[in-house]
Parts: sequence; structure tokens; C-alpha cells
Amino acid sequence: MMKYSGRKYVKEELLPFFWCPGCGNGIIFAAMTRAMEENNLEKKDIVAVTGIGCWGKADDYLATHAFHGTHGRAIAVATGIKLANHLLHVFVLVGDGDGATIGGNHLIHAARRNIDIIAIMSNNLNYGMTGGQYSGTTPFNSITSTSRKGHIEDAFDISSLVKSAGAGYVARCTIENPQMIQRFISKAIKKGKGFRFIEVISICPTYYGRYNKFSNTVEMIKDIKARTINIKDIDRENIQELEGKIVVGEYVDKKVDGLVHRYQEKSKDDI
Ligand SMILES: Cc1ncc(C[n+]2csc(CCOP(=O)(O)OP(=O)(O)O)c2C)c(N)n1
Ligand code: SF4
Repeated sequence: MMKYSGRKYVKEELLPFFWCPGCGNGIIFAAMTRAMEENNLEKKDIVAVTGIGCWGKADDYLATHAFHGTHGRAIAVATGIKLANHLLHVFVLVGDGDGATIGGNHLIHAARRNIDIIAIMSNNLNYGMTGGQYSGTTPFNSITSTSRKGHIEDAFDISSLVKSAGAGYVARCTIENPQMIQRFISKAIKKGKGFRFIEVISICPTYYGRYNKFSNTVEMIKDIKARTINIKDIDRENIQELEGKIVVGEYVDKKVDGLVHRYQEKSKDDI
């Protein structure tokens, strides 16, 4: 899998990335561009749509088409682009704030409608860009800039939410395993239809890491590794013991028509 570099999709003249040293976003970005290359996608056929946020800066570095939207509305913009030109590969790159908090409604409806786009969520458990506030995926008791004594809310299990909303493909992975990220994005590209959602558990060492007393990036990645369990290894016996675990793997992989196909079928006789 590593035989792909993904470099042709990158505006190398703009490197280094704007992201802090140790941020997980570079790992997701590299896996995504390798998956594009693995599937021979043409740059002219790709649109990367983002909202505001650190992960939302990813489109700056892509040599594809791009649309930098507003915070929380990236999925809505991506929907419009796909419906306007269904031949495009539309990737929407959302943070957990953008996609699961302010934009949570767009996410569940995109899944229910099976809009034919690929959403890649960098879930770093907080709002990175604005200073480490809690989001809809911040774990209970975590310290953030808006939960100084520990967060009092529970977090969304975002992959399970998107699964129950009806998406055709849902997978969770972590930045600890870049090959798994690439594999899931590649699979989503190959599926071609429906709403395909890849949640990547990432790290924000600058805020979440520092507030929660991780001494460095390596410690954060080791913590992810220690808590990761593959969905295939869960049975009825240990399902009760998943508290604090990161369950990775494919949550859904089903055949769906996709909204574009349904729309075309219904409007055939109108032409
Ligand atoms: C409508 C609106 N509300 C709030 C903001 C301020 N804002 C910009 S980015 C952001 C949070 C970013 O967090 P996330 O989407 O998780 O991305 P990250 O920076 O962690 O990658 C917020 C609240 C905004 N730009 N627009
Ligand atoms: S603030 Fe956090 S999410 Fe943003 S670039 Fe820095 S480490 Fe990454």
C-alpha cells in the first residue's frame, strides 16, 4: 500500500502544512492522497469541500478542485456540488466540531439520504482551531478550555450514529494505523455510491493533549493504541467492557442505490 505516494494531489510548493508539529491531520491527509492515487482518480474529477477548522485547512494543500465553506456547512455545500455534477468525486473533510457538533444535522441527513459523497472526519475530540473547546465528541471528564474541571457531558459515538442514520459505508480508524485509514478511504472510493463516512480518531497535542496531561505526541499515540480494539474481536462476552475503548473497523458496508441514482430513475421520463 505504501507504494503510492499521493504526491501528485499535493501542492508541494505550499508545504510545510499550517498544522502544529505532532498534529494528526498530516497522517490523515497523506493516507487520503495515497487512496486517491490507488484508485487512479484524476485531479480534475475531485472536489474537496471543507468548513472552517484546522482539518478544514486541508483543501489549501490539495491540487484538486476545492471549496472552502463555512463552519458546520461543509456537508451541505458538498451535497450541492454532487447534485450539480454527479460525475465528480466529492470528498468532504470535516472536524468533529464542523461535522458532528454545529453541523451534526447535515451529517445525519446526508447519511439518511445516502448522498453520494465521501466524508472524512478528523475526530480530535475538541475544537482545535479556536483554542481547544469541547465538541460533541469530547469524552466525559476531559479537560478542555471550556470544561476546566472535567467535561460533564457524554460524547457521541459518531460512527454508530451515522450507521443508524442509514449510511451505506461507515468505518472508524485511528491515526495510529495510517494503512487502515488508506484502506477504508480506498474502499469508500471503490464503492462509488451512497454516503460513505470514515471517522479517524486523531490527536490535537496543542490543546487536548496539553490540557489532559499528555507529555507529548508519542504518549497520545500510545494511548490510542492501547485502547484500540477491532470490531471483529468483540463478542457478546466482552461487549460490556468497551468503556473507554476505541472500536475500529467497518461498522457498515452495504449496497445502496445512492441519491443520484434514485433521482435519475425518477426523472428519466421528464426529459
Ligand atoms: C458559524 C461559526 N461558528 C463558529 C465559528 C468559529 N469556529 C471556527 S473553527 C471552529 C471549531 C473547529 O473545530 P473542528 O471542526 O473540530 O475542527 P478542528 O479545528 O479541531 O480541526 C469554530 C467554533 C465559525 N467560524 N463559524
Ligand atoms: S490546534 Fe490542534 S488540531 Fe489544530 S493544528 Fe494544532 S494540533 Fe492540530
